[in-house]
Amino acid sequence: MEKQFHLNTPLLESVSMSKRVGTTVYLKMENSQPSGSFKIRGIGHLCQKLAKQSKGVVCSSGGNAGMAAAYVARKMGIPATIVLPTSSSSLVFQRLQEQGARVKVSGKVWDDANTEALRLAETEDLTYVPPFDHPLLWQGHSSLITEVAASFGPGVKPGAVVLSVGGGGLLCGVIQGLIDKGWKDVPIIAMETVGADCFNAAIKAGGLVTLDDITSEAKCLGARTVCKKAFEYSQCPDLTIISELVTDQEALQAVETFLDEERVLVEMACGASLAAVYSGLIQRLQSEGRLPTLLGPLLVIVCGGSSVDMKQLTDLKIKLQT
Ligand code: PLV
Repeated sequence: MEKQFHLNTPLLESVSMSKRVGTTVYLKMENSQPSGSFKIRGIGHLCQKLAKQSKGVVCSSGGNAGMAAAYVARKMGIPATIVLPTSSSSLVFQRLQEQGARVKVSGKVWDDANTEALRLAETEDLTYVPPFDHPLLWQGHSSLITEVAASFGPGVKPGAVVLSVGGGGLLCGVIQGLIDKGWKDVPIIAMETVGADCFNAAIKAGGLVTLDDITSEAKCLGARTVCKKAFEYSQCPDLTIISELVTDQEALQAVETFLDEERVLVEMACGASLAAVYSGLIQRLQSEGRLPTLLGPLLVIVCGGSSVDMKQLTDLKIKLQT
């Protein structure tokens, strides 16, 4: 059997969120993964398949894919090089070094860092680990839904799933998991922040769009173009994908409320999903008839993230004036 790097994470019922939404809210606590986010599911799987005989891996990342690649490479006994854009926090830089990775900074946003990672893969003969656009990543991420199904037990399925979209890897993995489980009819609420909204922009334009820049502070959602597969899924008539945006202020407020109420600190990329609950978005979708009024259990994927600590949170509060 393939070695597994990720953990079976807790599925917690949130009483305070359930009160807000009017249906039971379950939190899939991906923040408690060894690398701090769900990314280890897909990256662990991909590295097992592609990097066993490798001289080393190279991963371009906003932060969390890099954390997962660095962790997995350390466990596999191979070197990891992580390429971050200048927009990534110095906190993530430090944490990656603590994982034993070689860290490089290149370009302003993830897409620029990715160009450098692809170059290094070529010149240094390293295995390229993409952060979101690869079928093996999606297959790895789909284990999240298998676990939820096992925790729910027979006869229970989510009324809807809330998740964050950066490059769309988590979305593709969750959809695969839902399809595998025969849960294709479960609506997905795909959250992004204004200024890191490449999926929403693609849906509006009816085709892939490359954003000029990433202006949101949710840097780990900051891919300028969503992966093709995510867009294709959005066009699939038998899937319900509701693409919604929140402001950075709403995402940050959600991070704070989550810390107060659930005692867990997550980064802005995850705050985008939490804001779906705290900002009243779910009820709005119900009142617009886009979600059923009698909604089954709401599954919120707490994707986690390592780009946050108290100082970062305080700095963001000042910057965003919340
Ligand atoms: N972050 C990627 C892409 O960044 C990265 O390199 O780490 N939640 C968290 C905490 C994340 O770190 C990410 C992605 C997402 C959600 C979105 O996942 P995706 O990219 O698979 O849609 C540019």
